[in-house]
Amino acid sequence: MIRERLVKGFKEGYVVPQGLIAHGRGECFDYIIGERTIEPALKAIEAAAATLLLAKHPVISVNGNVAALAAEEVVKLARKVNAKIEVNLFYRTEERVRKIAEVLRESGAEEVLGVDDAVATIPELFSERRRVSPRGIYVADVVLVALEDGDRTEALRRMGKTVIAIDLNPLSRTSLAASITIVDNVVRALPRISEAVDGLKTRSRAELEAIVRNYNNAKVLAEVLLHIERRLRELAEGIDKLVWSAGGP
Ligand code: PTJ
Repeated sequence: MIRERLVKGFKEGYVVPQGLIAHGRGECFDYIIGERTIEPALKAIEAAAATLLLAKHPVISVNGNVAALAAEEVVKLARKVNAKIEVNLFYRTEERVRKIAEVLRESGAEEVLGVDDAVATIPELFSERRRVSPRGIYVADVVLVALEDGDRTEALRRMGKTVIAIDLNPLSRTSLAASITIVDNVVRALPRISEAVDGLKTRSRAELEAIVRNYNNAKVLAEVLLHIERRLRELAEGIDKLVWSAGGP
């Protein structure tokens, strides 16, 4: 079903062919982690929720894949944390930007930035992703990105922003450069962040700040890699029960 949503987005012209390839890469990592939200991702989700609640100008950045997979969840989370929603594309065309904004509006978004107002530029970035809204990503203190490219994550960090990334590959440049990396499928991670926001919204600023202060992204990424190691070992040890056998040799 998830794959079909991307194919639909591709046929409608807002998911790029490269997005289908990126999704296949993601599926492979998802299979390896066990297609569920793992413990280290829950830690990152809690820190992400606290960070979003503390943010002054949070922005959720949306590309073709995110629009196809999770437009409604983006809108829901943006409402809960008072975040702006901005379309930001690696392979930017005005037609794609408009289509993605339309998908977001159909999912309930009242305002979508990055359409006619992508007039500011992120320094040192040369892809079309450098074009951002002066009311959105340009002035944001916290930016949530999913399926992001490494250059932009690094450039946003250099601008002093806190970057929350959702990426199934724990070793991608984005995962390594982000402030908080949620190694999970965007389809599972976004509703989980919303749930975590609900759970944390009555906490004091001091408590939220303590959650963020105690969070260590390198440690969480190491825990993801150790989870993968453990899971592969368990699969190897139980392989006899997994392989198909017709009873013969
Ligand atoms: O819509 P555009 O023009 O902005 O282009 C979007 C793509 C995805 C094509 C572009 O951002 C791109 O090429 O991304 P990358 O560099 O391929 O990075 C995508 C990362 O997201 C990879 O590390 C994948 O493993 C990961 N990924 C793929 N599917 C998912 C995912 N992470 C979370 N959830 C997924 N469903």
